[in-house]
Amino acid sequence: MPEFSLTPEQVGLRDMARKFARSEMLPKAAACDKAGRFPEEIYRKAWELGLMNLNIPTELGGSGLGLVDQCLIVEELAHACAGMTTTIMANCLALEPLILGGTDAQKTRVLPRFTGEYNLASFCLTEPGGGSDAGALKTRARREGDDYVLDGEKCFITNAPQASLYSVFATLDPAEGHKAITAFMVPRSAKGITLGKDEDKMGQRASSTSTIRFEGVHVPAQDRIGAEGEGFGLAMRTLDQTRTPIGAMATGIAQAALDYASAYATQRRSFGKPIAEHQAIQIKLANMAQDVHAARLLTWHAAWTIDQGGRGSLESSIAKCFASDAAMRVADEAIQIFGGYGYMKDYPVEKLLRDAKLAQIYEGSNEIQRIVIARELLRAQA
Ligand code: COS
Repeated sequence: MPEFSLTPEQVGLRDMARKFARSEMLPKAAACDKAGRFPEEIYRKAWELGLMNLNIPTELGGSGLGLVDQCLIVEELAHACAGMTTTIMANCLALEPLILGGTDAQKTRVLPRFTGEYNLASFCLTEPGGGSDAGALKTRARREGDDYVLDGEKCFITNAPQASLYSVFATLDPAEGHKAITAFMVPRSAKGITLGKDEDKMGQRASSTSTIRFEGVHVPAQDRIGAEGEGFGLAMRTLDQTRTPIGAMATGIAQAALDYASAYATQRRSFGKPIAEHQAIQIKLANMAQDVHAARLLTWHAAWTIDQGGRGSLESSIAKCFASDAAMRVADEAIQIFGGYGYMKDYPVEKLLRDAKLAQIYEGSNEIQRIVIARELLRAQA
């Protein structure tokens, strides 16, 4: 039987995240968005509270949370600011390949650096020449004695300017496609790393994003994650895990849009009564509520599937794709309910639309999610 009630521990986690989001993140969200400011003081507080590194096992000092628990937290954080949430969650993405494919010695050596002190990591897969076709990446890794030498460029890398460690996917031989892709941990201090400018983004402007170049960067073989050629599978398994919290993030944005629009509709008057009493507005709110509810349930289902040991490719792609499309629809309708005020930056809803847009693009565009969904369906038919 499906079970939708939360345990007392889950209610506690959700309430703690909500309190942090509303008291620390929300008051600074609009200003950080406007200035494109990276509010490190907030990220440090999130780390202190255990809201970062949610996927690091408890024995290595992390929160060791399952995906349902992670999603409860992420939805609350994103309700206040999706950009800040992207930065807070980027360690989970960057460190997941190590958690999935690293040796015990590597995990013990590396992960406590993130749980013992505030440190950021970045996931470096996407390249300027081809984002969606991850199997065709061009960054080269050459074996040279006890090292590998990396050359290439990655783009749209969250937290790259602030990170101390990069999970980098590179190919030993581009002619071999995904079969030659190998994953490495590369410290920021390695010689030959150059960062590009901090990108000036449409939304999620409290997170930082930049390109990163690797020129003759030596990486000791002990910092390779998994075997040679296992990198593509590791990247895909990582994304199966992390696309579900993107569904939660989109749900948080959508819930915020619905909350703002409902509150506004009860106060704003037209034709002699609150606009909430007009059926045109009620129909919009009802459609928005359906989207929010469906996004949350799909996200919880994907998280539950993976927590039960399932691969979750189908479910996480459905959750990420539906929830981010829903967040766009709901934020758009929230602006419509606010009318002209909704288009102004003095009100909170236009930011939600700009923030939601990224959820349709990153961690695999929604077109890629639909490819994954269709392939999984057709595989089940074969
Ligand atoms: N888990 C484990 N292995 C997986 C997998 C998964 N979820 N998905 C694919 N694989 C394996 C396949 O089984 C196949 O293995 P074999 O060679 O042993 O048969 C291999 O990986 C190649 O898979 P596939 O043929 O499906 O790869 P494609 O190149 O056709 O495409 C997509 C895969 C399009 C799904 C992939 O490139 C993708 O996800 N792209 C988007 C990248 C992305 O999300 N970027 C955002 C980065 S973070 S902002």
